[in-house]
Amino acid sequence: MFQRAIVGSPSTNFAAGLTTAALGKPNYACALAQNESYCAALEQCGLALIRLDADEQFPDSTFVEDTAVLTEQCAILARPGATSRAGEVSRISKVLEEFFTEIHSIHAPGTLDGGDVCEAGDHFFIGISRRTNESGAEQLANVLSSVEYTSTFVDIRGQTSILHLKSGLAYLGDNRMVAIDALAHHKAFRDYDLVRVDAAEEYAANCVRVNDRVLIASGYPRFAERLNILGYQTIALDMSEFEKMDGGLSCLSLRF
Ligand code: CIR
Repeated sequence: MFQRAIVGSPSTNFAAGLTTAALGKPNYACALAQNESYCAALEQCGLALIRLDADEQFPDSTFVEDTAVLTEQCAILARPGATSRAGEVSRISKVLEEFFTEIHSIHAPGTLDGGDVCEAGDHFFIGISRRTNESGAEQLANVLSSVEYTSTFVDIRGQTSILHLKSGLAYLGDNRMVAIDALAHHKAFRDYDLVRVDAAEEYAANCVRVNDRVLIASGYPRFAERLNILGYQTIALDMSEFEKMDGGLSCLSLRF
């Protein structure tokens, strides 16, 4: 069960962040409203929110997930693969010091974005991507193994449609994994019950199980129906403005 989440409000220069999506410029007021709905949904799931003000120095800083990996045993500060995002880690570090006694860091030459790390119980899948390199992945695996967690690397450098591993993968608990087709065939996920996401609905794969509910992006009816048939209580959220900046539901919070 999660008790808390760190969230960061979008900055006024949010539209100046990194993106590969060709979906147009995000609307700031709309992003703020969508972020508020997201926060309300986390509260509905029982989480107490630690709200960070907008950080105008870093247009991508609303995507707090990329700055750290949180486990029950320790926190690991990430080292973002995009240089424009490197400075985002220090304010998260200060917040984490209040809650974690054991905090590790990824060091150069390693890079690691939290969005590349998918926790599945005591096992972690670590994506090697355009943002997370082998050194970063190995450093994280070593820290995780020091606190008795296991991990598997998943190389997604050949997958052009996803930025991070979790852009195409989500763990729902109970050995059930959501995966886009390109990942569903990977041997790493052979022993999971897979919930496949249709090619036309790929963005929906970035959903988040939060206690008794699953947050899903609105506008993906086949995926929503699949989860509902499996018995999940879903909360659908409009993510249009974050999608324009390559962000998804998991990116907007750090849950612990
Ligand atoms: C970036 O390119 O870094 C941001 N515009 C989006 C980050 C999304 N984060 C995530 O998937 N965990």
